[in-house]
Amino acid sequence: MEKLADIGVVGLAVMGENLVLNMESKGFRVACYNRTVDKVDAFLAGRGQGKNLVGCRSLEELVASLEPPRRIMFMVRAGAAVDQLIDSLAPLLEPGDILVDGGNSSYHDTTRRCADLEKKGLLYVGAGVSGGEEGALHGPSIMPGGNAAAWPALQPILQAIAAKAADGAPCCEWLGPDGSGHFVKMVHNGIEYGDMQLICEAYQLLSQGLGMAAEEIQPIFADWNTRELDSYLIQITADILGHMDAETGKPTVDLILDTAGQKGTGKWTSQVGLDLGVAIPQIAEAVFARCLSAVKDERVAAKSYLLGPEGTFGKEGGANKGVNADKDAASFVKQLEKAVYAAKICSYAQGFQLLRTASMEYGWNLHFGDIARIWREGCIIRARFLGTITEAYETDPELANLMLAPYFREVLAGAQAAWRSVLSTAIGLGVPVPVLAASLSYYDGYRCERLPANLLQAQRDYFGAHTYERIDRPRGEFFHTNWTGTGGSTASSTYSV
Ligand code: NBP
Repeated sequence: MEKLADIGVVGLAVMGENLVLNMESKGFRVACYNRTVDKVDAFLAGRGQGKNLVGCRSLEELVASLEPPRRIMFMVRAGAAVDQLIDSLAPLLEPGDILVDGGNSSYHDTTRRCADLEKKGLLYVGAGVSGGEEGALHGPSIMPGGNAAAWPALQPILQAIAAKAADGAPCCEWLGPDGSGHFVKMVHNGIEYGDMQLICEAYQLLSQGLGMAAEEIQPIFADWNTRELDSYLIQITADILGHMDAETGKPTVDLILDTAGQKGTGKWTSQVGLDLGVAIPQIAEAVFARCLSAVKDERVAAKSYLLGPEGTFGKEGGANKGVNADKDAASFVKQLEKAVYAAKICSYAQGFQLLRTASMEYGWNLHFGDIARIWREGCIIRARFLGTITEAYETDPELANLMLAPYFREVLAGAQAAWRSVLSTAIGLGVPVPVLAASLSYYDGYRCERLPANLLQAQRDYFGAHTYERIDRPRGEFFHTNWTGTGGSTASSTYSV
């Protein structure tokens, strides 16, 4: 009889197919199934030819081909497809069998599925996979969480196929219960939105603001990639800017329509930030920037009606007239590098604040050092400075905010002048930089001892008797003022949502 397979993969689209090949290359025998079964045949006759794979034409065949306890990983579209698969597979499985959802599922769904399947004796895991096609084949970052009893059986496979950091550690670690793995993957994607938009804003400042061509901007990003900003996204940006369209000979980036798509994980992260009351303005602004990019026709029409500053870099008009008069492009590029790095630190600080609050809210006991460690390689946000974030959380797992770690505190202090000057230039030139601007406001807001929320509370109390606390009384005591002399003394009940 043929040897049973070590793991099954359902879904042979771009991610599934490459993960199967990755698993096989690490010595595992992999059973594969796809809803449209012709794709199984096509895969086995194509990239899967001659490999240690078992092609399955039904879920029954898939289950029968696996070594118990069975390990089955889904790489299918998130949402209803996952529930349909679970409903079809669960009756075919035995207690102790393991289902892993490697797609971008909502963490709420994963929490629900973990609980439902536990009642049936099945072990469910939500494991976000990042790294795209290339990562899936050569080593992604994998973020598993769910029923911990599944981990001993999954660890040898998932850690074998995961990317390895420079110190040899696999970019896959058990993260926690319920949907915590998918939550971490969602925040990863939110941070990815912020990083991408930040890079795009730097590009726009150089192209629209300084009038530089793609060929001139390309070496700037390539140079940044040799220092603190060294990261996958900066590296691919340099590659993209150097790419020429075969047909026209022009930079390909210049020929691409400026409307961005999105598949929802940035939106989810922003929604969760609002739900949990955590300030993640850079991630939210990055999502809104995509929304604004999508209304291309409106923007084109508005150009004739909505006025902006006139002038060019060094010769701005309006209130910022002459603000860069003594500045040259080379020194601006140096300042921009510092501003982008400072903004990136703030963005990750916000992402980790969200993880921290969710960990407390849901009792997940997340280890932030582990999360930074498994993002060092394999994933889209991989970057040199994730090693520094790992060290910061290993030194102080209780860090109240990443910005407060000694190294980051120093970088932010050192970037001050450049960061503020770059923003002033952007405003003077009328170049939109929502994420860069949000980063400095977050920094200034977080370090502000007295925010204007005193006035805000007064306004709320004025029109809605929402009450306020006083600086000269203990916290938790609430007061209402009859501001006009004509209102009553009845206060609204005090609660926060
Ligand atoms: P897609 O997200 O395009 O999904 C296509 C796969 O889902 C096909 O195998 C399709 O089968 C299967 N499927 C669908 Br659609 N409905 C199904 C159902 N009701 N039952 C069973 N199978 C069903 O593929 P992908 O881009 O490879 O992504 C897979 C997962 O990984 C997604 O959750 C995605 O968000 C996530 N992810 C993607 C990337 C990336 O770079 N693409 C990166 C990281 C994570 P069919 O062939 O019969 O239609």
